[in-house]
Amino acid sequence: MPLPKDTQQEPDSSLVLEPRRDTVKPPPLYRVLLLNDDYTPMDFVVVVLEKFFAMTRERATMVMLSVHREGKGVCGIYPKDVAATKVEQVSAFARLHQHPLACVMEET
Ligand code: TYC
Repeated sequence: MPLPKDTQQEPDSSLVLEPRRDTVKPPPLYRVLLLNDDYTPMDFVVVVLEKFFAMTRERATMVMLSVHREGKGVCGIYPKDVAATKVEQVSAFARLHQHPLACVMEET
């Protein structure tokens, strides 16, 4: 006579843990860019790069001049939430000082 169902010894396949076969992608990264304009003072852009992107005065000056000449330039590359916070902080700081400086992000 068979054992009652709940005492049988076969493994319940719905409870067997299989090794993961799906690959987990790293989170996407975003470039934060400054855009050139004709009105924001160069000194202000250098301060922005020092204050929000932890650049030295020398590096900030190089990046500012590159944006001035090329039209746009990368300030840093971050996960989405960090990039969005940088864009907000820079935009608020520029607005507070009444400069039209534009800061945007784009997926890498
Ligand atoms: N073009 C500006 C000027 O001549 C300087 C500037 C540089 C403005 C970089 C914005 O993202 C910028 N005063």
